[in-house]
Amino acid sequence: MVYSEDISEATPKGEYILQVSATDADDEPNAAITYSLQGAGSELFSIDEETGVVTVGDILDSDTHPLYQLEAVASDVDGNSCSSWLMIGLLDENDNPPIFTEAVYNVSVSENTTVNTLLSRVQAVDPDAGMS
Ligand SMILES: [Ca+2]
Ligand SMILES: [Ca+2]
Ligand SMILES: [Ca+2]
Repeated sequence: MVYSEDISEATPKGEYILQVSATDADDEPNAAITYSLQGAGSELFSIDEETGVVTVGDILDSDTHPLYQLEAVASDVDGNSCSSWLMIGLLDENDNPPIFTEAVYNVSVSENTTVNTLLSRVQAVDPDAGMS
């Protein structure tokens, strides 16, 4: 079982992403389930330990980390547990302005330089992916 969902990198803290669900064949109270999240980046998300609802827990950035692969763990009162993968993809938003790659362009030109000589290649980059 793998849960997966793509959300915008601009999704605010507290927003619903998805809900995981496990069952326990014992009778109450041995069937009471507690949910938790594990794995690199799990601190950026929250899970309701009773309902399994996963929400955004912090500011997200697809430009530095476009995909999180987490583990959702369901445990009962005695620590019997199972886990399932949770793939959360972050969709790019146009949230970065272009920035110049060098702060100062210093070009010295000889008086003999012909008019059409390419003086300097000024480059700008935009950290957003693709067509942003
Ligand atoms: Ca149980
Ligand atoms: Ca970003
Ligand atoms: Ca972006």
